Amino acid sequence: MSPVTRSVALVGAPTDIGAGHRGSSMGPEALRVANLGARLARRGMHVVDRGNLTGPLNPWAPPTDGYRHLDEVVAWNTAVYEAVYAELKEGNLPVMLGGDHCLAIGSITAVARHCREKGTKLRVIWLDAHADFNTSQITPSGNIHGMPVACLCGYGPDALTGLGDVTPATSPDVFRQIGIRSVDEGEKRLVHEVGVDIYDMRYIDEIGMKAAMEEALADIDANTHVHVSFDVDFLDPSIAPGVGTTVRGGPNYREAQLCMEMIADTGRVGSLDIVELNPAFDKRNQTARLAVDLVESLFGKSTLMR
Ligand SMILES: [Mn+2]
Repeated sequence: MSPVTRSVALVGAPTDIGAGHRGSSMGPEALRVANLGARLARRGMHVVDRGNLTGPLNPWAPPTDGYRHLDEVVAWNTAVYEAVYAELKEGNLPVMLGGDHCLAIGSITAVARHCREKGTKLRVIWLDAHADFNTSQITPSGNIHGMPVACLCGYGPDALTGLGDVTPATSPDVFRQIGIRSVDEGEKRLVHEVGVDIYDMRYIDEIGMKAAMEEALADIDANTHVHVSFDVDFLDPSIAPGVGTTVRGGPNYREAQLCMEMIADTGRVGSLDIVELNPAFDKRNQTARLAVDLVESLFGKSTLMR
């Protein structure tokens, strides 16, 4: 248990601007309805809810030059970048409530800048069914929620790769991707080429979640800032139907809990995204409630006393 009370700042980004389905714009409110703030407060954290950022409406237009809604995606990510950076600067732990996963470009660009300024090492734990390493040349859809990791590593349009103080914001070696089970053909080649460290479901099935997480968390030390980017489609759709892009064969409840608890055990979690929760596909907010449960574990709630 942390000896100091940490201030957690909830920052809502209600948009589905980068997604292939409408509805993740309702994610922030569904997480609030599932009591995210009160549950974190119960963990002994001081929680402030900053409300929602604002940005352009979703025009639901076809892609242009391999990107859908690029201008709007830039506007939303600029807002997220500024808000998350401001929270880190104040010493708060930002929790970005998406919204779709394109918003991680803004949040992680802010976290990367913060780490450079503090001289800390950045580690991003990317929990997702997808590698999110598409580019305009290889994307089948143009949806930018499939591109955030590529953009953060410098593969993307200037307006997104250069959102922060340096370009690119970060590099492939900071990422550890967990739960991956759906990667497009061109994307597969690219992640191999740049060397993203991927713990896919085949690997997790073979060695188990515990061993996989031990590897993924191995070189985290006292000078590491851990950012968790939690795409709710990481979870198996049988327990988490409330997402736009379900992929069978994800972590079950126990595996997901263990994953979160092991990240919590590092004691280094400094920022979080909760993204792709889509209430339009959910059943009685069960996926939001599950996400809140897991986030509680990420912040130190463990099943048994140790
Ligand atoms: Mn994602």
